[in-house]
Amino acid sequence: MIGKKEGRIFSGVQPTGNLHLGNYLGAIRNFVRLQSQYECIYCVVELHAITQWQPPTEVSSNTREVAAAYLAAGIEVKQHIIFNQSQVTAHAELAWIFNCVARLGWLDRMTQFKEKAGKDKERASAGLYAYPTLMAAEILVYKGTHVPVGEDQKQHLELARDIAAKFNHDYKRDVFPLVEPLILGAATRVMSLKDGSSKMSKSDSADLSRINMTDDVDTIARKIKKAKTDSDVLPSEPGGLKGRPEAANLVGIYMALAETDINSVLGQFGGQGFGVFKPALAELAIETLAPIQTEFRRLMNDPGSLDSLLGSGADRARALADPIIAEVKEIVGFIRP
Ligand code: AQP
Repeated sequence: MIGKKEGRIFSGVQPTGNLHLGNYLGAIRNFVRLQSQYECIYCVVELHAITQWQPPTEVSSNTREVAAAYLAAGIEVKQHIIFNQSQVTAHAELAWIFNCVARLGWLDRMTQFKEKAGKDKERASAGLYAYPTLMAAEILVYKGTHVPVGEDQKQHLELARDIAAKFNHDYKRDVFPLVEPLILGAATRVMSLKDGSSKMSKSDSADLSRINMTDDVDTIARKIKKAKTDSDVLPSEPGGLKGRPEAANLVGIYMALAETDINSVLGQFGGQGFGVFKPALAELAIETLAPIQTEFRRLMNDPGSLDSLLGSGADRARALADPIIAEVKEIVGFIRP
């Protein structure tokens, strides 16, 4: 039993490959920290991953990668739950019901769909469009109360609140909580190393744009060395980073890795050029990621153990979700024996 204190956390990461430093600093590191306060359910969300084409063999290997990253980062599976989404069918069942609660106008406003569908939205999958209703379902099928995410997921969580409120209102029952986003830490939106105006992303075709959790020491150092910057020295005051998105991003990454504040980073490096700052950042990134990467590689060498861990996590998740989906079906008016 995972019973804990202040509420129930649910969050997930898509197994779309190239897990990166943004996923770690913006999400997974927070997942680990929140374990002492909440009961936590951390999911590998493959149903989301296939909203855009993924080769089947990659779906399974990427699923193991995300699970291994959770464990290597320090999630305790004895107290908390890790599993892959497709093993708990209640997510998809509640997502359908939520498709009938959410309004088209709400989904039309989602910026992630616009970004991911691009110019040719007629060719995007219906699943990509309905992504936020599945997200609401996977949280609320556990009556999750808090959701740690990066900044990019804030709008989807607002929609989850709207869906919960409309369901409660339409069926005149106080079934679902209004989820609270937990957007924590100094790196809620890590930007691309090649363009300070775009988010570091798994799906960016440029590998140099991100630090992957699987990158070795030399690759991390090379990517930071090649990161886009400007020709100025670092300022001594935060205001001096205005209009310098790439410099601000690297300072932000340093700050998050060192778990310090911006004044202390600029106090140390203000007046210095990137020739000094970048090697220091590379050293810090390597030092922080190394123990996680060693454990990650060890876990990835034993896929059988990862699969069985995901299986037992799914059993525990199902035990929580099944009574909630049964309650919802009854409220909606579905007959069951
Ligand atoms: N650049 C980022 N900075 C901070 N947090 C981030 N997250 C993603 N990118 C950044 C957070 O990581 C968690 C898992 O993300 P996801 O797998 O659900 O996918 P995503 O948000 O769509 O992010 P990606 O990595 O860019 O994947 P693709 O390219 O597949 O879309 C979330 O909590 C997210 O906020």
